Amino acid sequence: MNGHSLNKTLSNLNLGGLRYFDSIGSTNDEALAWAAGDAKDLSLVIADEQTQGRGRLNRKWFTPKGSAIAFSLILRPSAPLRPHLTRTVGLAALSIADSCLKHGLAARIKWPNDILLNGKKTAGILIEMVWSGADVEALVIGVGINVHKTAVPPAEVLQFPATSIEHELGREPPECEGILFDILSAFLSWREHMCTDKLINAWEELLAFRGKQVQVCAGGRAPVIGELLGLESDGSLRLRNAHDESVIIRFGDVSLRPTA
Ligand code: BT5
Repeated sequence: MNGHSLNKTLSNLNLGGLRYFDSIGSTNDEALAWAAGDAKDLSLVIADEQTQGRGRLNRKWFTPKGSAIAFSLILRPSAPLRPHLTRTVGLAALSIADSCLKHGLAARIKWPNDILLNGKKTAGILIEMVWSGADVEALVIGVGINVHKTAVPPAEVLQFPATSIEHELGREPPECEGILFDILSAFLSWREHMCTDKLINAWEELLAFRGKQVQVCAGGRAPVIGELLGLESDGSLRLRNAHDESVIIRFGDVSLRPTA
């Protein structure tokens, strides 16, 4: 991957701008700074290596050189999209899942922000915002995808098993640039449906552990255990607990696991 060929590969997508780095701390940090300045809608920051890549709550995200895709896409939401911003993580997840399917890999979405192949984490999404008073001025959608086996961190640092596209395909994976093009194309198509049920339905369809018993831990509170039923229209998760009550899990620092 390099800046010149990326510009060429992505030229049809009409991105707002493109910044490529051989190595960077975190593409999200760069994108947040750019978004606080003059970045246009659909500006993209991408790097071959991250030295300070992060997940939610500043957890570490590994992006070793030449092995993965790490990008941050800046969105400037239009007025009609503003009431639906909580759907953005689904929009990104669906786009990644679509690109996997193009290569015969059936991805599942572990709510809220993980993409699984064969039950193992292959990609993670980190959404951050730039505020102007009480309004969201821009969203930064950070995406990390393990393309080659060498992207997968050692098991001892992981909270959930991980894999890569190469491992799941069992052969040399497609070029990162091609995968990125597919994700961004799918993203542009799905964004058209951001305000419709079509997006929520497609997202729900791909949820991992649907119909299964799961445990959701959120911010130090007692875990919620129940059957994973589906999504609310804002993308919140709906479970049915042991008392046959519907329980809605809102976004936040939550982690979801199947129960043993
Ligand atoms: C995420 O957080 O999964 C969001 C990851 C977002 C990374 C992208 S890369 C481009 C952009 N720039 C950034 O700095 N970040 C974004 P979370 O759900 O909190 O998961 C973090 C956990 O995933 C870590 O604590 C590890 O256990 C695990 N992990 C770290 N690196 C991994 C990898 N390469 N593959 C699979 N799991 C990983």
